[in-house]
Amino acid sequence: MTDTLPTRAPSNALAIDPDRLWASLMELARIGAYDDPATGLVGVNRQSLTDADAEGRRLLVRWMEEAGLEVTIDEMGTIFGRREGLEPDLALIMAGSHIDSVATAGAFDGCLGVLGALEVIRSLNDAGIATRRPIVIAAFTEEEGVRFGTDMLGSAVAAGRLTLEYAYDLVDDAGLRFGDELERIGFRGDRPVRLDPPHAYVECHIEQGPVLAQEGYAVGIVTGVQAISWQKVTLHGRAAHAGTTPTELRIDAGLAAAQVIVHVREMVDSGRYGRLRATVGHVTTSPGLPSVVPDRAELTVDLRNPDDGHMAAAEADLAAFLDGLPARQPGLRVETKRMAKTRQVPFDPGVQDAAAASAHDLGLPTMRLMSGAGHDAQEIAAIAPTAMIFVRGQHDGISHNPREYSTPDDCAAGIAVLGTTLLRLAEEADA
Ligand code: HGY
Ligand code: MN
Ligand code: MN
Repeated sequence: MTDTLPTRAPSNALAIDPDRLWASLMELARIGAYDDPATGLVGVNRQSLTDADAEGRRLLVRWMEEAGLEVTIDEMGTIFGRREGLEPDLALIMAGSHIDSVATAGAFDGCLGVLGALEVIRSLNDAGIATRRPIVIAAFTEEEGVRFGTDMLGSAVAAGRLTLEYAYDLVDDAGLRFGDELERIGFRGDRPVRLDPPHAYVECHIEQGPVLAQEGYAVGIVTGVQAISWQKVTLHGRAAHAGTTPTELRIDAGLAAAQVIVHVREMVDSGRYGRLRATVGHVTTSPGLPSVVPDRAELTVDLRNPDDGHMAAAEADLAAFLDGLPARQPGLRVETKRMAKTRQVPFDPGVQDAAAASAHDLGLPTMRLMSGAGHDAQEIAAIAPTAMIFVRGQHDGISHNPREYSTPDDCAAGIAVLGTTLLRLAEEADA
């Protein structure tokens, strides 16, 4: 759906500095940079609470302080930068995202939202603009969830969906505990983690999909986020000699893992679960030797669906399939562990319209679309009016891949809309 709001002359449009924004994105992307063999490009691996993440965090804190922000760090390590308003007691406007990355990232996922909000602050400073309400930038910890196994972790604790104790006790593949790693990198702050509800929250993020590019828009207004289900499945078989063990005597965990992978794709292809997407992103077998039948397989199953009913039906299908596996190989044992689960989250129509009106102020046409990816905004939406602004991606919007790319112009357009929206919301009176 394209927006039909009246196009207005650039009235309160905020001018930002596209070159400064781009330079900040590229500088942060150098932290955790690596030569990606699969693409031949330079990727980013800055997983949460690693030394690279700590270096990126220190750079962000320095930039925030240089922009005159009051920097605080909460008990989850989330970094806040506050620009005071003319009326400090009014509920603040928050703009955030994340700077942790997956292992095969580009320069934009999350970083555009945090460094874009910083660019807005820098531009307000340059223009000498004061706002009624305080404006706060947030860089939430462990949004990706790829190291400690639960995505949107920092924002979920801030909004009260998950507890600090749950987060602190999560461990990574090496058995390192979240709380200890946070302490080790020096970002276990003392700001109480539960967030006072902001007046509004706006997040700018790359779309990470092909829709805006296909429809010909640089910027989109996000209507909500689809449901997410993450499970870890462990299959216990029996190690045996690859040469001497007849098929009928095998309990082959590797075979069972392959059956799960095929089944989740069959669930998608069946059409029974609407716009289900299913991904087995992690698969390991052990002992992982050519002459030994695998006695153990571990895999993760990531399900996404814009409809909660279809998601529940798909999860029930998967559960029934897993329950049926031992009948195919007597002696096989199946273990499942819930890693993450969030419902479909609609965004606030008023904040969506404020972002759409801001785009119109800037002469930018926009369309409304659902987010395929999870974002911190979906957690903050539980406690405050929230919406997102998407920026078009190149190369079919590929993301979680070093080919991830949005042009300097499109990034600048998205952040100009973010800035104009924040200005608009910061002047709003209390209802
Ligand atoms: O998993 C997601 O959708 C997000 O990248 N954390
Ligand atoms: Mn992201
Ligand atoms: Mn991501």
